[in-house]
Amino acid sequence: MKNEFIRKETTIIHKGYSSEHHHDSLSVPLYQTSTYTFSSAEQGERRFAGEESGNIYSRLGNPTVRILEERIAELENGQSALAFGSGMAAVSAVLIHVTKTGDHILCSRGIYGCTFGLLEMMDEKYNISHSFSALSTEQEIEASIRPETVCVYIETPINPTMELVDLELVNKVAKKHGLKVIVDNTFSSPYLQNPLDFGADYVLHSATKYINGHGDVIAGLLIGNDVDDMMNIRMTVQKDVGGIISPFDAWLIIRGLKTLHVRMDRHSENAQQLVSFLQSASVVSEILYPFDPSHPQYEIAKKQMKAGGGLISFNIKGGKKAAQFFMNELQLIKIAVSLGDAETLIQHPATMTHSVIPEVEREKMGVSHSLLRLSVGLEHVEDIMADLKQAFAKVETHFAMTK
Ligand code: LCS
Repeated sequence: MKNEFIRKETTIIHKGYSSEHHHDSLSVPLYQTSTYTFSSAEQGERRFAGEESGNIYSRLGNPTVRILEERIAELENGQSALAFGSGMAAVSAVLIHVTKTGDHILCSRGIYGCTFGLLEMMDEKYNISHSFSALSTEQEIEASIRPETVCVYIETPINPTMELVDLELVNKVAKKHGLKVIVDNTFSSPYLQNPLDFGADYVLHSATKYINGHGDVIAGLLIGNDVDDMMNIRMTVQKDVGGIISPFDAWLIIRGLKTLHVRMDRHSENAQQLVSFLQSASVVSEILYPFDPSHPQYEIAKKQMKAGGGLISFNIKGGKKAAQFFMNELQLIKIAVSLGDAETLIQHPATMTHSVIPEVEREKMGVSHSLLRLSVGLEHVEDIMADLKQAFAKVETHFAMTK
């Protein structure tokens, strides 16, 4: 059953690699090269003309990168994948590919701050507009579609509000109108959620997060089912805009990816326990976690996600002052904006990841100054809990909050 693995846990470790083609090396080799030699001028001509397969130049393809791409395509139940130098390079590549001047992009109610920035730039420079919608019912989606709409761009769960978008519903309505559906699956990773299974056309990831998982790489991935269309993105947008991944970063991700399933299970278990703990914290006014039965979209979560993942957002009483005071009192938990690492991280979206979004828009997305986002790491859950507990106690005392 060489390279025909069915279960994700096995794909994560083996897909796309046979040691006999690589000097019997168990570990995937790092092809740290910018270019490749041709045996003759005629061979070079044939490769450029597409008459002979083979390597040319690493902006067009690299053997280490290709193994990562094959592995990730399989993990997302797709046919083809492209690796990029950042999550934003993957976001921009797919949006450049599906839009032209005059088009409109329909977005989920919230999106990552830099994606918002990119959409604003596309609007200003190229007259490609966008709008936001909760996309929660068929009527609401229908009402948000304009004659010039070409695609629906979704995050689910949404960064940082943990609001969900019903993938089955959106794909059904979008297909009726011939719209492409693009899903940013960064928060779930391909182990917990596979949007292509619900009919999405493209799935993308900031591989910086759970996929690499070790806080040492910035990278992005784009996955699709239409092999010719994906090849078109590779040979136009990716080749000519140039946002490729370095072979070394691809190699690090292949290494990090090997434990994705083990990490995601532990991230989810730790988060689930912390949600129970947060429910007992009097300083917390609201907890946002998809697999918490009190989450208003819990039924959607169960339908499209295998587990809740490692991100919990919560609102703290006392607004920005209390939020920042609380963060500064944490000892084990680090103040940092990434997510999906072994270390537990906390950030304040209104002044950090989503600060580029004007306040009115940001508030509409549900990102207020009392919102904190916790990326639950892989430490012992009781150590994380103890750190939160001591910092909550200090907030209570400092702000004279009564229980
Ligand atoms: N999509 C989502 C949902 C993200 O959260 C991010 C980065 C990106 C795309 C872009 O990926 P990058 O280019 O950074 O690899 N999110 C970040 C965050 O929440 N904190 O720091 C970065």
